[in-house]
This record gives sequence, C-alpha cells and structure tokens, in this order.
Amino acid sequence: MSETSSNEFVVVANRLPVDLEASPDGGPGVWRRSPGGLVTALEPVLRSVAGAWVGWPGTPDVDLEPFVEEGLTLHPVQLSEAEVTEYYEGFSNATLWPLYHDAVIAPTFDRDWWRTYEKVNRRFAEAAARAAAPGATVWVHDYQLQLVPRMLRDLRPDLRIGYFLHIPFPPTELFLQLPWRKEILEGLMGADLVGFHLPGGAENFLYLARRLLDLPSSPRGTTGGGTIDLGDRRVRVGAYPISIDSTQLRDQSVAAATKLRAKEIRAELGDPETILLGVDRLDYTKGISVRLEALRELLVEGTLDPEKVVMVQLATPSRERLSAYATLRDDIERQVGNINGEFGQLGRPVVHYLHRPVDREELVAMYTGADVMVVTPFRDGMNLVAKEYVACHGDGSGALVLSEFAGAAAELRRAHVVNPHDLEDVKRAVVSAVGEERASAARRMRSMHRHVMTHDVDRWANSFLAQLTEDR
Ligand code: ADQ
Repeated sequence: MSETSSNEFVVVANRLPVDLEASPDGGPGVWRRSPGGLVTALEPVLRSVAGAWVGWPGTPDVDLEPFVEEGLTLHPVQLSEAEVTEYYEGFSNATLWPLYHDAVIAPTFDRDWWRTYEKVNRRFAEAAARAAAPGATVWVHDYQLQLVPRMLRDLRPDLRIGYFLHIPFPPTELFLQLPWRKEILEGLMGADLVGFHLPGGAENFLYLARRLLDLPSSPRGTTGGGTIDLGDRRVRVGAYPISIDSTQLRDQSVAAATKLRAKEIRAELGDPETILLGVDRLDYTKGISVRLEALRELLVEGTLDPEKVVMVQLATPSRERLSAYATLRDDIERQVGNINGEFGQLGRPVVHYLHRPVDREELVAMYTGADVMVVTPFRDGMNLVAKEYVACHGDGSGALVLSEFAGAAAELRRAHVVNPHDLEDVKRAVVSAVGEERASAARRMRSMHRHVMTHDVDRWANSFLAQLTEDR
C-alpha cells in the first residue's frame, strides 16, 4: 500500500473543500473555499479528526498529487473537460438533480452521460481505496457518487462504508423513471449505512429495495429507518437531518463587529423599517422567483410600502454553463429590474441583488440585521440557510418564512411555513412575518433557536458515524 493510505477516516465527495481557480496568466492557480452546503457542514467535522478528503478540485484537466492543507490530506481526482460535461453537468446536474427534486424541470436521460457517470464513480472509488488505511471508515457523499459504495466495497471489503445523500431522495414513482434505477440502488447498497435527511427518504429507499431488488427489509422504530438483509451482511438505512456549526454562528452574530456591520448595512439600505433577505445558490429549486413575485404583488396592492421595505437577495452563481441556470438568471434579473423600475427611487432600489458569493462575516451581519428571512424552495434536502439565520437570532429578533418542501421545515416548525406553489400563501406568510406582534414573534424565534443550538452539525456527524461504526 502507498504512503498515503494511512488515513483512518476518509471523506469522498464530488468537490474538495477547496477549489483550484486557474490563474489568467497561466501561472499556478489559487485555492479557494468551494461553494455550497456540503463543505459548510463537513469541514469543521473533518478538521477535528485530521482525516483525508477525496474530491475533484473544481477545474478540469489538472493532475495533482495528494497534499496536506491545514491538517487535512486532500486527494484530488482528475476530471477531463468532457467528463465535467457528461458526469457533472450532465448526469449529476441535468438528470439526477432535477429528478430527485420532484422533476421541477424535466430530467434528461442520456446513455453516454450514464457511462461517463459510471467511469468517473469508478475513479473516485479507486482514489478512496488508495487513501484509506486497512479497516478505515469511509464516508461517501451525495448524488454524484451513488455507485461508489459498491465499487469501493468490491475493491476494499475491509472498509466500513457510509453514504449520505444531501438532496431529497425522490418519491418512488419518480425514481422508477430512471433507466439505471437498479444500478443506482445496488451502488448505494454497497454501504453499511445509507443516510438521508428525512425519514421519508429512508422509507422510499427501503420500499425500492424490496420492490426492485426483491430484498427483504425490516423497518425499525418510527423514524423511517430500517435494515436490508443481503444474506452475507446487512445495510442499515436511517434519517440524519444535517445541521450547521450553530455555536460558531451564534457567537459571531453577537460579536460587536457583527452588530456594528449589521447597523451599517441597514443605513446603507436607507434605514428601511423592514429588511427582507434571501440567500441561495442561483438554482431553480430554490424558488427565488416566487418570493420576488410575492413581493411585487404586495407592492402593487399597496400591502407593503416601497418606502419602508427593502429586499436583499444574494444569489451565488451556480452551474452557469447549464442552459436551465442561464435562463433562470435572466428571468430573475428581469424580475428584479421590473420591481426596481416600478417601485424604486433614485439611489434607492427596493430589491438589492448580488450575483456573487459574499464573505462569511458579511453574510452573518446580513443574517443578524435582516428582519425577515425568506426561504421558499420548491424542494430542498435540508436548507442550511434557514438554520444559519435562526442561529443568528438568539435574542428572539427576526422572523423566518420557510417552504414546507425544505427538509428544515420538519424541525423549524414555528416558522411561517408556506407552500411555494401557492403564491397567495407566500404573500400571506410574508405579511404575517413582517407584521407579527413582537412578543409572539420572539417566542417563535427563541424556540427554533433552541432547537438549532442543540441539533448542530457535530450531532449530525456523530450520530451518523456512531451508527456506522456500531457493529464493529
Ligand atoms: P445547497 O443546495 O448548496 O446544499 P444550502 O443547504 O442552503 O443549499 O447551503 C448553502 C450554503 O451556501 C449555506 O451555508 C450558505 O450560507 C452558503 N451560501 C449560499 N449563498 C451564499 C452567498 N451568496 N454568499 C455566501 N454564502 C452563501 C445542499 C442541499 C441542501 C442541504 C445541503 C447540506 O441542496 O438541501 O441542506 O446540501 O446537506
């Protein structure tokens, strides 16, 4: 075994926690933290155990040796330009992503993409097999790598393998549309433990194992979990709702510098009575257009006053080469333009829209200062943004409008819960969040804050890993 195969704990994910950005002058690239919820959730856990991380560095055609970054061994997996197109943009983000998000847009089924998905999954499995010490624990993440558990088990039967899906596992009727449904199920079944955010995902998976693969499974408890009997071994299935580093965010939100910056932001926005905030990757599942339309109608009807209300919408660029994402960006920017054209004043737009990532400090100041956080996805595995906002409001200030189709709604029950397909419902929730009497709003927020503080990312990771290693 090579020198690098000394890691007792290995994470395998599509992306490394840092991205290599090519330098325009052809010189050595620059490493930057990669976007998205997975990195946010896992980074603190992994740093604390000095493990290894296998993933793609975010730039095609770079061949890099494993290296150590702040105590973490990173094992870059190389992808060619064509593999990025077919495995990542194609099968992962134009087949699985829309299918698993209730087919919000139609998924594309393409045989070449599937073959590339298989090939790339094999490469990740081989990299993980090289990185892991004998008998190590390997934790595979997300929809891009559903074949890795089986491939890795074939290469390294000595390993303990966990798999966690960060997006929803779809209703069974939708999953059954997938031409490679059996291969995906068998791929996942290579793990000792398969985890989902919600009990519903676990239940759907258990049902499909019975129906498609004829495998006996037994439900256990009331949380949708259970086991699947493969004859020579068992696969455990369960729900593990992901969370955030709540303490870190809470502490940051009460720091003097954050409070000061939150005040400055309010002043920069023209000292409005109410700041509404949206924070998302620019993705069609996130329902950004719905909340903008709700705002526009409330302004047209005169229910909200453009002199008093401002909305800040942060939209991190995402998957920009896919046409559905380019179209979405155009649509949202047109909506923002319409609202500002109709209701803004010189130097005072109603919607402040930033199409770029924002520094963590600035983001926390925005969370802390915003009066109403509006989270309206059509479907979302969890949605960490909702939990981040709640963690920043331990003083009971603020209000959360939250889609019932975000996984977070199962825990944050005291939010103003909405059906994002029902525009009137979204409008009603925004109005009630803006106008709710202070004491009642504070009771809601404090109750959600207590939950988020006690159910943090460590608890998520520890409960998954405790279950994974229980039978050793
Ligand atoms: P995402 O779809 O990326 O995650 P989410 O859970 O909300 O969605 O996480 C986004 C993360 O990016 C948050 O930590 C947020 O703070 C950060 N972020 C978003 N916009 C930003 C901006 N403009 N500037 C800076 N930071 C920004 C996927 C699933 C989710 C699931 C997570 C974790 O789709 O449902 O909750 O993985 O499992």
